[in-house]
Amino acid sequence: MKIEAIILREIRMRLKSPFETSFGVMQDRRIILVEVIADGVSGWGEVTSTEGPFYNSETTDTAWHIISDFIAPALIGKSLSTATEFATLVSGIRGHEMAKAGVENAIWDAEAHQKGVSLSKLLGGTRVEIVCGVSIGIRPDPAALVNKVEEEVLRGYNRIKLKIKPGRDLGFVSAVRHAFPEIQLSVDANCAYQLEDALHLKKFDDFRLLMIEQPLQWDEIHSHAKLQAQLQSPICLDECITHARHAFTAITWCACRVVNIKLGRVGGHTEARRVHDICSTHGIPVWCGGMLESGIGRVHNVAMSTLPGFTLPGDVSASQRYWDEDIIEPEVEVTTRGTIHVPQTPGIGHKVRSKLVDRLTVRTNRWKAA
Ligand code: OSB
Ligand code: MG
Repeated sequence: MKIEAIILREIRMRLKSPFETSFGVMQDRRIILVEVIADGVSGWGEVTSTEGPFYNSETTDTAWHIISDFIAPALIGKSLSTATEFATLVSGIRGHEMAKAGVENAIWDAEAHQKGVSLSKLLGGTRVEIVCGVSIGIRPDPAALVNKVEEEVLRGYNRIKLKIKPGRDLGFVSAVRHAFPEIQLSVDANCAYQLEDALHLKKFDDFRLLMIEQPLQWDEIHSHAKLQAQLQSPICLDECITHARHAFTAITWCACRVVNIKLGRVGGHTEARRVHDICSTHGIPVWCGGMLESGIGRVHNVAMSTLPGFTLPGDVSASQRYWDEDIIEPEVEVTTRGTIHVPQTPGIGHKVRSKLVDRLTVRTNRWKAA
């Protein structure tokens, strides 16, 4: 695969409603799309950074800078035999996993198109249908949250995840658990607590949660091990796991019993698969996290979720939950049983709506092989 051209676009998209987490509110998204043309075939990827450095250290602007000034110049004109070789090419760049993932995943899509196979097949996926959950942002009061949960349960989603933060936690989760005694329920703190809050966090054991996601600091695996030893609820790590070596550390220290895999956070499909493999070897279930992606990022998540170790419902839900109009066709649709059928056509299996993308684009950068 000779990388003949790279096109970077920043698009603006407004979420249907604001999404509140412990680190802030998101609504107006600034999303970077990466198009890679290899041997005349186009592949698409999405950079899943947020607008500000509050989920991890990356932002839309840092990713634009790193791709424009370091990744694209290193990649243009190169020949790769498979997308897995990309990571070695950029291994000198420290961090910036989301910037790398946007580019790497575009190469995976191009490779799948060239081989005439679905991205899921190319990755080694085995499922043709994946099970979906939803992530629900922080609400003003427990009653409003219960209403929202009811709406999503009626749509058929198989697991409900509630965003929490200090002051918006026990009463909210308790109200939902009482209204829905049987649902698969989890919470996500996005790093809002400290190890000193262990006794408070232990109260969540009453709610029979599937997991508590990332309660403590984003760079603290060891504190999670100390906390897990005090809790019945399984801890799931999100922010802490930026590569397979961290997954190995977390598992061997018993810092978590579940891992959330996000393509952007770990640097792309190749590393995501390594995290998956390490977790599988150690009997740790994984699921695919979301970053409020446009359709392009979303369908990469669908493909990754088909690997055998993804045994828990992911935060991979319908385009219509997020956007009035998604940039792919068909849009991602969820069945009444809360599942997504995995496309079997080549690549990501959805067409990019290029006219709509053009309309949403606010800046572009291009590289062409000499
Ligand atoms: O921690 O999983 C998270 C969104 C933005 C940043 C971090 C997270 C999230 C979500 C949304 O939970 C998941 C989705 O895309 O629906
Ligand atoms: Mg999370």
